[in-house]
Amino acid sequence: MFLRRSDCHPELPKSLASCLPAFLFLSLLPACDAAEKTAATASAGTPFAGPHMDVPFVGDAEIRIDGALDEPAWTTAAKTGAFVGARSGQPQPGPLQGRARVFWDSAYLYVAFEIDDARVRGGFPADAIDPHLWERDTAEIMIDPDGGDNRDYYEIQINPQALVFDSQFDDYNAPRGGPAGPFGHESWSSKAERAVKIAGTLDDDADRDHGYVVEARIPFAAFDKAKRSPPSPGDTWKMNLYAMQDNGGVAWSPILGEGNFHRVRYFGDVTFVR
Ligand SMILES: [Ca+2]
Ligand SMILES: [Ca+2]
Ligand SMILES: [Ca+2]
Repeated sequence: MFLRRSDCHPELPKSLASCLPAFLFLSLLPACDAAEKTAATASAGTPFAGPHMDVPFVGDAEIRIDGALDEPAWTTAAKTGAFVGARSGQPQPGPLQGRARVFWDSAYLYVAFEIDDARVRGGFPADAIDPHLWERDTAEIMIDPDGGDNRDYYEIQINPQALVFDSQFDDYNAPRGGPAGPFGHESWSSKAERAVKIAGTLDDDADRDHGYVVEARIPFAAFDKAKRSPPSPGDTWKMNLYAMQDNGGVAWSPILGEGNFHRVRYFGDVTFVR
């Protein structure tokens, strides 16, 4: 989303830049300058090579969506390892960390996150539809099924309350959906079944939490603009996975300071195998 700290001022429209409080705008500059250097280094060298996962097919996966990853399929799932700084690409040992697991069956994409977070926060109304979860704590999935052209891609966020923000985009950051966007087509629904287990206490800053686990089952039928969904074995989709808090976070594949979390060419490659 647009005011994430990972966004850089070159992409900030003048209208938005001018409405930001001066102190906030100035506070973004040093970090963004550093991020630009990182991006320049990346673009001057070899093309960005993101991470790759071979995601296994699990026939007749019997998964109870309850936030406990105790089914055998989660053991055989593809695993990301520890996320890296979303902007820097460097190891980021804490205090926010995350890992994800992915597998598929004939009708569903399964994604789980294990997120370390010392202060687990929700704070949204229990019936909120598409709330701005990235402003507090959330897991986030970005998916571009076709060729990584940054067109017809999807965003799904699930927070510790198991609330969802999900949206579909026609093109990079489009439709913006308002000056604080990009929000995309928020009417799109992933129809994600999901459950969250919190190790700690939600919205209680008096103690120290361990984090939370997100378990999700997303129907391939939801990706209605994909050329082929469910995918065929051997198909590769662009995908990124984030653990977020306060508009920033850690990622499976770093965006290296270029643009925001919607830059598909910085996503990883997910190949569906069976
Ligand atoms: Ca389960
Ligand atoms: Ca947190
Ligand atoms: Ca939605």
